[in-house]
Amino acid sequence: MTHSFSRRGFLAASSASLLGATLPLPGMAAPERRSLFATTRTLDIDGRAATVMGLLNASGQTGLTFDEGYAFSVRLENQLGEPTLIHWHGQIPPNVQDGVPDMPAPMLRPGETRDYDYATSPGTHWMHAHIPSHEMQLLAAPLIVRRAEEVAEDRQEVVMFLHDFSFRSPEEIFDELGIVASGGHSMGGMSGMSGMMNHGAMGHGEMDLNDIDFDAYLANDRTLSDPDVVAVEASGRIRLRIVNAAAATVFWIDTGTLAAQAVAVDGQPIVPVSGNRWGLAMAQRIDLLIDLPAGGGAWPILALREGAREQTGIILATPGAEVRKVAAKADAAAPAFDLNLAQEAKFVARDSLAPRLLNRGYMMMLSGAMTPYSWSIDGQAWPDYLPVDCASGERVEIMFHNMSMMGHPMHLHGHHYQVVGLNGRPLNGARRDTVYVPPMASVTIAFDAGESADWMLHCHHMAHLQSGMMTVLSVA
Ligand SMILES: [Cu+2]
Repeated sequence: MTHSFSRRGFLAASSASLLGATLPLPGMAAPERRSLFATTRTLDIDGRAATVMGLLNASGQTGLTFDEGYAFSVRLENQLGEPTLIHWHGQIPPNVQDGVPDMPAPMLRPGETRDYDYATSPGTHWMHAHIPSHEMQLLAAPLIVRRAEEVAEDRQEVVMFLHDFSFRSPEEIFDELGIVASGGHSMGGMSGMSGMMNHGAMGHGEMDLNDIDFDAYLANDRTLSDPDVVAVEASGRIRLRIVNAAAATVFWIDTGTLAAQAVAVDGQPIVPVSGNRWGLAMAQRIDLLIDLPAGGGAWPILALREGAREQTGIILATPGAEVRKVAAKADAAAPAFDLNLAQEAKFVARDSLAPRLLNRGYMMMLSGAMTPYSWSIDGQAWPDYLPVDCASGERVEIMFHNMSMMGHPMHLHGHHYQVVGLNGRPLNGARRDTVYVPPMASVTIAFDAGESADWMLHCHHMAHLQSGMMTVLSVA
C-alpha cells in the first residue's frame, strides 16, 4: 500500500486554525512571548560576503534559550521574500505546531506571523526550516532549554553551532547531484519526483562519505580564518553545547589537549563518558563538560569533516592569551564516523525507557546510491511512502537496516526514542531523536508512541531528504 501525501496534507491544513489559540500550559511558567524572525543576514566567508537566511531573536542574536519550566511561547515572523516554516528539532510540541510544511500547518507567507505555545523539552536542541533548500541556506539556529540542574551548576555555557556552506544555490547543488527539480519549496511541492526514482536501488562498491563539496565549514557562522574566540577564565568550568546543523557533513569534534566528558546526546542525559574526540552526524547534538587548566591559554575546539581535511572550530581563550591561527585544512583526512558503531555503543541513557512488552516491531530498509542519485525508505521515495502504523501509547521498535554504502542520520519527530540495538545486539543505549546508521549496519530504536498524528521519520542529510528519503510514523 503506497500513500501519496499531497492531497491529504492540503486537507489537513485546515486544522492550522488551532495555531492562533494561546492556551495556558499546565505546570509551565507563563513567560512573555518571545519574537523570532526568519530573515536574511550577511556573513563574511573568508573575506567574501554571503547573504544567507537566519533565525534571529528580538535582540538580533541567533537562536533562543529557555530555562526548564518555561513554556515555548514564541511569535514567529517570516521576513523572507518566500514562504517558509520552522521545525523545533528535539521538542515535542502538539503535532499541529511541529513545523513540517502542510503536515498539517501550512507555510508562513512573507510577512505572516504565527504564535507557538507548548511545554518545552529540556536539552540542547535547535530549530530549522523543514525545507531542504532553506536549511542549506542556514535557516537554522540553537534552541537551548537549560535543565534546572544546569542553571544551578557553576558552569559557563558555550554553544558551538556547525554548518556547511556553499556559494552555489541549493538548486545548483541538487542539479549537480542529479536530483530532479522539485518545483516548489514545501515537501508537498516535491510531488512529481517519485515516478522517476529508482526504487530500492542497492548500494554496492566503495563506501561514500561526502557527496557534496562545500565552500566553507562554519562554527558559530565563522571559518577558522576569523574564528569565534570565546572568553573563558583559567580553571573555568565549561558546558559546551554542540549542534551539527550541517546539511550533509558529519564532523568529528576534537577538544585537543582538553579532556571532556560527554554528558548528553541530542539533549538527553547519558552516563558520562570521557574522551577528546566525538563524532556528530547531521542534526545530532552533544554536551561536553570541560574543566580548563589553572594557567591561562587558548584552546581550539575543532570540528573535522569526516573523510576529508577541512576543519572549522571555535577558540576558548583566557584574557590576554595568544590565539594562534588554526589552518582550515588538517594535515591528514579525518576518518569515517562510527562504521562499527563503537561510539554509539558507549552511550547509556541516564533515563531509560521503562521495560515493557513490545506492541509493534518494524524493520525499515534504507537504500539508495549515488548514481543515479536516489535514496529511499522501504523502496519508496517521498511523496510515496509506506507508513509505520501504531497506536498512541504502544511500545514500538524500529530496526533501521541500512543496505546502502552511505550512512544516514535518522530523525523521528515528536519522540525521544532510545537506542536499544546495534547490529542486532541489544543495549541500553542513549535517548535520542537522531541516530546515525552507518553503511551496511542496523540500529534499533524503541519508544512509546505519542500524540495520535502523522510524525515525520526521515534522513537528515538534506540532499537525501530532497530526493525523498522520508516516511511517516502514523500514530492512530
Ligand atoms: Cu541519508
